[in-house]
Amino acid sequence: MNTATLSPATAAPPAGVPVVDVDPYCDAFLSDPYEAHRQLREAGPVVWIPAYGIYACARHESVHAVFNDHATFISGAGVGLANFNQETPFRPKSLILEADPPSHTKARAILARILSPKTVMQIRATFTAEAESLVERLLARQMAGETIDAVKDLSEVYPLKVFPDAVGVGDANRENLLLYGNMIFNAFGPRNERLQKSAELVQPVTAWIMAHCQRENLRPGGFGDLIYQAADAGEITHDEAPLLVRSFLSAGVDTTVNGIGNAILCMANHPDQYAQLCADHSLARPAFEEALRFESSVQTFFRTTSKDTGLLGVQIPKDSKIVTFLAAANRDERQWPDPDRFDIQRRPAGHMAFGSGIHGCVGQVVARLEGEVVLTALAKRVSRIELIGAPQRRLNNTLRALASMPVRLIPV
Ligand code: OVM
Repeated sequence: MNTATLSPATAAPPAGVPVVDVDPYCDAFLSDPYEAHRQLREAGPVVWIPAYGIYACARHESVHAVFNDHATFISGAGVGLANFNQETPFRPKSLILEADPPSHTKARAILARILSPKTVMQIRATFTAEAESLVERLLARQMAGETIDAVKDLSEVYPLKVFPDAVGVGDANRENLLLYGNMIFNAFGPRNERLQKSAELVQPVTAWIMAHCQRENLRPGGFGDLIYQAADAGEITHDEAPLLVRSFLSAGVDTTVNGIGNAILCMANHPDQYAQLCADHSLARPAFEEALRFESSVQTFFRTTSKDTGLLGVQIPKDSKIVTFLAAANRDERQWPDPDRFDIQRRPAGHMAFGSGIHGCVGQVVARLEGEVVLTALAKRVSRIELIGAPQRRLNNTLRALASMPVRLIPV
């Protein structure tokens, strides 16, 4: 492999900006990011990472400030390391993620209507029943002598069932959604070996994804078809519809797979907290919320400055890339008392795991529903989740992801 293409660009550090010499994309950082996050927060509200020639925010205050000034910190030049003003995006830009007002506003309104609290009321019973039947099947398999993997058999299986069902995607080859998500979230980082490897299978996977963005492959009445209905109504063009469906298939699976996986790992690692959940199932929602704060699925997103600007005392020139460490903001001691403590009673309103501002996760009501019903189904039938082997991480340039987590589920 040509390593020259893999080595990050270096640029002279701008005067007066604290320099933090970390590589947020190396194995060590991704395996255990929290000490480096502390270092980034300590250095200042806005710092410079020389290895990639980028500004960085890791404090809650600065991440919040960036997300809530969408006119200065734009998304249209990409929300990964690549600056789309200077290089061609590797795929056609997302109409919602990689867009700014006014075009963003139009796409956002359609997705927000489809992924609304009203929709959640309609899908809730099905999502609950699927979670309960999955936990029941896992207990039966365990009784028959099988070892259960809380990632392979649960946190990957559940979203791959309920979400594509809701979008209206057929049953065959759904694991492509995981391969695609892994690649997409790697692609927000540098063109390192991790991205190259996940992109090797990309041609057939991308073809499968694009085919499942077409109306004839989407069940009438599902979330995907509802996008085409918005096109029928003239809200977007029929050319734009498949790209908006692509956002469901890009952002809707790997994020919740890891949100749920990380939450189960938190429960296994903090049995006292899981016991509280078992004693009071109404803690399922706050427990999932705390897991999102404690181990945020999406660790980073970028913005690009649309003009010369000042941010918390630091001058940033136009067309600069800024990485926001959502996961670091979520453990900022300036924001959260005892931030490294996992406490399901915390109710961490204002956490950054779903972002904030006009680009805040449009699917968060569905993500929260999935997390809540899975944790509730576990609490009903499983009194303890015991790790019977070391959980393995799946390193990804953007996601805090898991590869496997062998467990014993102690029935109630
Ligand atoms: C999209 C998209 C892709 C990945 C993530 C995301 C977290 C959105 O294609 O719109 O939001």
